[in-house]
Amino acid sequence: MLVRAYRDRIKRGSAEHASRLAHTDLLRIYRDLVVTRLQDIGLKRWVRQGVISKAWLGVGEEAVTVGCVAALERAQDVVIPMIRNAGACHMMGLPLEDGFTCYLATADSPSGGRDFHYGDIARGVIQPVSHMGTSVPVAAGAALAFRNLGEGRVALTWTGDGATRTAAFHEGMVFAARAGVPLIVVIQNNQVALGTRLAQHGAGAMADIPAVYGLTGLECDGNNVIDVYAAAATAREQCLRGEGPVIMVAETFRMGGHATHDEREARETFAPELFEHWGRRDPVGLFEAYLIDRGITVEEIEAAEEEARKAVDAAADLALASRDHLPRPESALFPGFSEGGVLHGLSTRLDAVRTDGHEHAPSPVSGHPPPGAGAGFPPSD
Ligand SMILES: Cc1ncc(C[n+]2csc(CCOP(=O)(O)OP(=O)(O)O)c2C)c(N)n1
Ligand SMILES: [Mg+2]
Repeated sequence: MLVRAYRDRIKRGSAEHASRLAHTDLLRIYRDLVVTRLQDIGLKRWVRQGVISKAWLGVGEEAVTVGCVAALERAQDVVIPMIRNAGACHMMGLPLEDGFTCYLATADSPSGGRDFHYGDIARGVIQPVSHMGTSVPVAAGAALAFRNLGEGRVALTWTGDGATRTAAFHEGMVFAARAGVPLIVVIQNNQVALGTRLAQHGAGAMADIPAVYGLTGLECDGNNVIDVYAAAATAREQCLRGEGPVIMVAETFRMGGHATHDEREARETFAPELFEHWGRRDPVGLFEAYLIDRGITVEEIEAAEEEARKAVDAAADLALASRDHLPRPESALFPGFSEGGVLHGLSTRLDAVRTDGHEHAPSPVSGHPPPGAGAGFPPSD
């Protein structure tokens, strides 16, 4: 019944885009979903074992991230992931261990131990700012640059339902819509912001938000990875035709707490039936049923799962071993990611895009500032 509804949704809305995906693409999407899920399970295990004190997880919401990134031109476009979009980082080409070392604050973690928000601009992932809503004006700025330079690239960011209530979101959207930049903003409506349910934190429907900015929105089933993929692919095409920004509204549900510390309270935030309903709509399980429908064998599915499991286990082990490399105190004085007006890594990426446009740009010093580089950190670009 559920699987039929899932399949019908693809047939009705996303059939054309879905048919463009070959078996290898579908298996890659499945592997990315599983890697994203296992990364969160690994972090949760670390919390239970006392390796870290808490983790922010996106279990049950993976399709919103994976479907979007799968629709991008990964060597060219840029993303700003939020805390529940960690899957975007490995999909854009960041090492999987970054998702673990960022929590350990080791010297070889992406920010050299200074912040667990992570990214690598050389791979098209702009490190998020923790203040909700701020990724919208930042991504709008990147999109403005793409448009002004005449580059066929888009910027994509996700924002929670709660973050849509911020001034930063509003300012960013007003600007992006007015300037008509190639920006995709994905409202990841997981029905809750910290302990505040959607109905408590604002009036009106999420689906009405695009019209506020004079935009036509795209709605998708956030637990149906193909539906998300089709919406993001459509949004990208619209952006590249110069039709301005797109707001996608992806409906999903937060299955856990805001982070691991409030999982019990989170269970009391909604009626148990809602967890049951969304639990049956798990994005990994539903997509697995779809793959079987598309003629992919159980053996192929199991091989993709095994590949994902090995990659995540190896990344977690590597990260644990890196605990020997603690940052030197002076590294707290890093000049930051920008020096002399140049963002570290950005020009490398631009060069790579201009020369071939298809390979992942090599990351300077494996994508991270050299450990302990201190105030003398030389600009890499
Ligand atoms: C401007 C601002 N206010 C408050 C916070 C604290 N805070 C962090 S996450 C969060 C809730 C976010 O909810 P939502 O945007 O729906 O994203 P979700 O956590 O559900 O993915 C809040 C209030 C913040 N980071 N920034
Ligand atoms: Mg939310």
